[in-house]
Amino acid sequence: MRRRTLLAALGGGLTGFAGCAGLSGDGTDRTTYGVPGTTSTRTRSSTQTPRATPSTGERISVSYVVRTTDSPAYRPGRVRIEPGDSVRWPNTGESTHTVTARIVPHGADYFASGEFADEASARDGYPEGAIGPGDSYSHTFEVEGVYDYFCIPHEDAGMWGRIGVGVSPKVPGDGPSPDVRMSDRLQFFPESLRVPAGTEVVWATVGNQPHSVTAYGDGIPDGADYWASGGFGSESLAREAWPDGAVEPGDRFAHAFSSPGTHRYFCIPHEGAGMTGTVEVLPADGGGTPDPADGTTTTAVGPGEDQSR
Ligand SMILES: [Cu+2]
Repeated sequence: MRRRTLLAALGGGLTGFAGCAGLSGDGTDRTTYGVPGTTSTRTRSSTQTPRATPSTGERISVSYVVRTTDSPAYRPGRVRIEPGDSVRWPNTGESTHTVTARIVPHGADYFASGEFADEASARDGYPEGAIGPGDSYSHTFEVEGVYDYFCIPHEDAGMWGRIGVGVSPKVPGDGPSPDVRMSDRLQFFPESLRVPAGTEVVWATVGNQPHSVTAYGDGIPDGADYWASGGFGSESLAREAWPDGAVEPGDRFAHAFSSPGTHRYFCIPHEGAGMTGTVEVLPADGGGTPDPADGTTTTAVGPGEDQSR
């Protein structure tokens, strides 16, 4: 098994692998190699992004492994890859999971186990698309950007993951964040969120139109700092400045909420279409329900890296 030899070599050092990959005529599959996501890769080298560049200078696509486990979790929860690389999600547990994209960059293909066209179809179709024990799902990522995905049956348990293609999967913010999607349906989804104080919420434009995330000046708790995409100091300033402050397709806006209470906000160009939302911020001192996303441990970044808690 020549391929396994190469895989093993990857765990210990990438230079030899790159050299091998550049050879031709030996009959091996040299377009895609795996980085095992199992115990053997818990080495220093596994924290580095493979530089699978053969001597010709042409980059070889790399296949990464993210295990779906019964924790429930994706391990690793965040992976950085390069355009053209693929990710394989083997189910190493005993329950079924899905890999269902939630946010993909502008211009990128939607992806989901079961090959659904969008998230709604994937949800409706479940349990079609489930990855059973021993099965796996793979996807090749061509478009640069940040991809968020989750497991349909374990969404409430905080099972989600993030792939950074050509960019860090740690942006924005440095922890798991509830996300609000802004699509061409001219809605914030979800329209309302409840989060404990201190939570950073991330809005992402997933359609073709820019939006704004703009707090109503009289819609935030007394004493709370005004907030809006673009960083404006007041609602009127944000309105006047538009399209400054737009969250363009593929971009994100993040705001960390510290003041408990209800924050009401809207999208400047689509307010008339009813594009409004609320974030209810609960006291941090155990007064609220923690967001399920806080239960995940997804800190380190690296292909095949084991992220046992
Ligand atoms: Cu909008």
